[in-house]
Amino acid sequence: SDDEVKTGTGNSMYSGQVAIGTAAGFQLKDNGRGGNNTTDLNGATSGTGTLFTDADDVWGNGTTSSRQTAGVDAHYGSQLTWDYYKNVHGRNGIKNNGVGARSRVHYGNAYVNAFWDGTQMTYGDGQSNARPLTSIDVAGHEMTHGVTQATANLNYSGDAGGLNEATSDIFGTLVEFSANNATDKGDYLIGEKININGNGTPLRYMDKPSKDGRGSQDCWTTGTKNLDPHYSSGPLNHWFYMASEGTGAKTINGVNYSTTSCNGTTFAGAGRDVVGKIWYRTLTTKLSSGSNYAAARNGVINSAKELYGAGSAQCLAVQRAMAGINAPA
Ligand code: ASN
Ligand code: ZN
Ligand code: CA
Repeated sequence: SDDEVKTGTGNSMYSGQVAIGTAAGFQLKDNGRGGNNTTDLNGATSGTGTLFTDADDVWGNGTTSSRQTAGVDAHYGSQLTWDYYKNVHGRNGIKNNGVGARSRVHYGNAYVNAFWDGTQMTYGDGQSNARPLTSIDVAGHEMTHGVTQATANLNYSGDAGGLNEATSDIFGTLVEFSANNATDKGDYLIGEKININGNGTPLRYMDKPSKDGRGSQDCWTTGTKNLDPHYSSGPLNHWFYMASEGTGAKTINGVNYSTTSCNGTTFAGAGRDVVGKIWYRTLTTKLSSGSNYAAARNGVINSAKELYGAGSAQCLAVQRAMAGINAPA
């Protein structure tokens, strides 16, 4: 029937062979996750696209020679993000109403971006149409823009714009870690799979945002509010890394990180799962559209107190990391 739940086999570009939620027919529609569905724009830049269908429920071939492949990665990313919010935060979809969302792939020609437009996720095929922007962290980033819109509804300018962008990087990263996928292991880098710079470097670095060489800040300043949200996100990304992993050098899943606080302090982290819970509580109960970095600092301290108690190691870590990005009190 129409709402039947099937499990298909997806041959993805970035995550190897994965099990994906499909529907009878077969359709790239996941009735077990609110009807999350994935469509083919076939180069168009408007419209809802054509729902992917398949004869044997085995999708894609791991390369761009099958146009289903980008669909598999986008669908899998949406599935992982749905599961992350459900399993970790008890959130039932973007709007917490059990309703899934559409992902559109093959947007335009060699389009090197992905976006949330208020109702759906959209992915370009990347440089030379060879690296679709459908990696796990990017999918988690875009779907999280929907969650932010449905909760704090942070503006996309001023300090709030940076908090909005960093929220997408933080949860996109936590989705990537939660997937524990052998070919796309968790890291504190954004876009390391999509070769957006043409030389294998990622788009963003959470341990030291300024490493991107594009203008991302490591430390909050009074000028943060004037930056593009992808650069004013730097301080909160840096906060998330330090609050999770602490200051200093560390190797995680084979990737080397090194970070220093902006105020010279050194401290231990509370672990990314704890900090994810604290940031989720802050996003959903403390912040609103015009919130700035001072509100974020206050919000994480109060959220940590509510979750773990005043004076707890968890509370101390998020507090020290906020002081460690020079967030105003
Ligand atoms: N990929 C970008 C993002 O989600 C699109 C944009 O610039 N808004 O942040
Ligand atoms: Zn974004
Ligand atoms: Ca990543």
